[in-house]
Amino acid sequence: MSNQSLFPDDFCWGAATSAYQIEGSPLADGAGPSIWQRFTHSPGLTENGDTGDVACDHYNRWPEDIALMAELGLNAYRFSISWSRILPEGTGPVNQAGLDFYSRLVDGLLERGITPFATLYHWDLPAALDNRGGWLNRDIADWFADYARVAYRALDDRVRHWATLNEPWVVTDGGYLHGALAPGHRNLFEAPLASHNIMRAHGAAVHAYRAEGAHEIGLVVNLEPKYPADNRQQTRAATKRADAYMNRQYLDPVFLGSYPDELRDIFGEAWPEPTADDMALIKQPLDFLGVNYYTRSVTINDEDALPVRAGRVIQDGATYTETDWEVYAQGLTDILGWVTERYGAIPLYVTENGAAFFDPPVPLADPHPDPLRVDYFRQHLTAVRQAMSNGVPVRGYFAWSLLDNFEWSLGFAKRFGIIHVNYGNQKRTFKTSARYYADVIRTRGAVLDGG
Ligand code: IFM
Repeated sequence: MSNQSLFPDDFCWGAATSAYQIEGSPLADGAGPSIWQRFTHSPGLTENGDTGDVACDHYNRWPEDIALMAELGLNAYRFSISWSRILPEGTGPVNQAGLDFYSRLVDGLLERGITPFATLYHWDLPAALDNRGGWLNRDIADWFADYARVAYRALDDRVRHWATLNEPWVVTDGGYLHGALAPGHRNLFEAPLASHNIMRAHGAAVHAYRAEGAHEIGLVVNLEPKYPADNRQQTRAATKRADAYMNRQYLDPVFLGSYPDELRDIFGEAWPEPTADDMALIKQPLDFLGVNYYTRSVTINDEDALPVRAGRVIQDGATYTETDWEVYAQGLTDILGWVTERYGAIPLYVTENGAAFFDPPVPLADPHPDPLRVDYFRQHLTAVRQAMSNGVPVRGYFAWSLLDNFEWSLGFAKRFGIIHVNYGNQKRTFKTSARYYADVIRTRGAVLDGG
């Protein structure tokens, strides 16, 4: 594929969301609470005290949301399943009403010719399992595989693409090391343990799938290429540590069967030496890898930035999003190429890519103008095409996000949607980025070159 040529006919054009961020009604129809229910209902932990109690009310409005996807010409949709809707206690009795919700959603997508991509875990651990230690308890690998089996048995006849986890790095860095995300722990000794257990859980769920499911299963990671700010040895070492911590910590064990050596240096006595059995469990063959890409890091040595001892340099003249992420599309081409080079030609999906730029609570027009986001998508879709013309097997792209939604501890202030949501009345309005994306899809990328 040359840089100017069209995306293939069978390319997946999608948008992504996650359960807690859009569904609302978190306790409806017998669902159990998740750690995000608890976190958001603890004072002071989210901006403006925002919660996912209503969010985009997708739990009730999903038919309308599917109609919007169809209007844009999406042929794929990535959503996550809420574990505690299906198993209110995390283990034990199944809540059929919870399963039925996802079953109806999947049927609705298929009726519109939209391929469902289901993620089993997008950060909303059942609170009942957190009471039992959550990701710190080794038993969670079995709990997760049991939950996965329930989901496979109910939906695998119609869902052909499964992902075990979304962004294990964020789960453990945000949830167990820095505490900005649920369950809000700040503990150096817990973070690597939680990471190891979440990867064991991933392996157990893939292993279970091979016995239960007939289609494809993969993992979704957030990758951020790390570039050294200069050529000094200290800078290069810091860059390698940052890369090991964020990127290779999750991919090396899955594809190479070992953790990067730098992690022993980063975590010191907090590093839990894994057993050979654990490593074998994690290294299950995958059908695809999902890559979430938002930004890069230009890295320096910073001895105070524990535990990784690496910092990030702000780039003069660069554009930054509302979440302070540098817009750097070349990083997407680079990281996709790096994955293929390091781990082999596994099929890849860009499972999230997008940007928060300011949009007002009420849209300015229909479509609501969001030129910065249009430019972001233009640059990043061009970067995907470049990677493909370099020989990287990218099978699809999912914009983050279909809808403005609950951005975790940042609440509703940061809007990532290609569809504007007025949280006062739940009205959805396309942004110009949605219309632009629809044009990219319709022309298989020709409009990226102004065609
Ligand atoms: O909103 C999140 C999503 O839940 C996981 N990936 C990054 C997005 C933007 O921060």
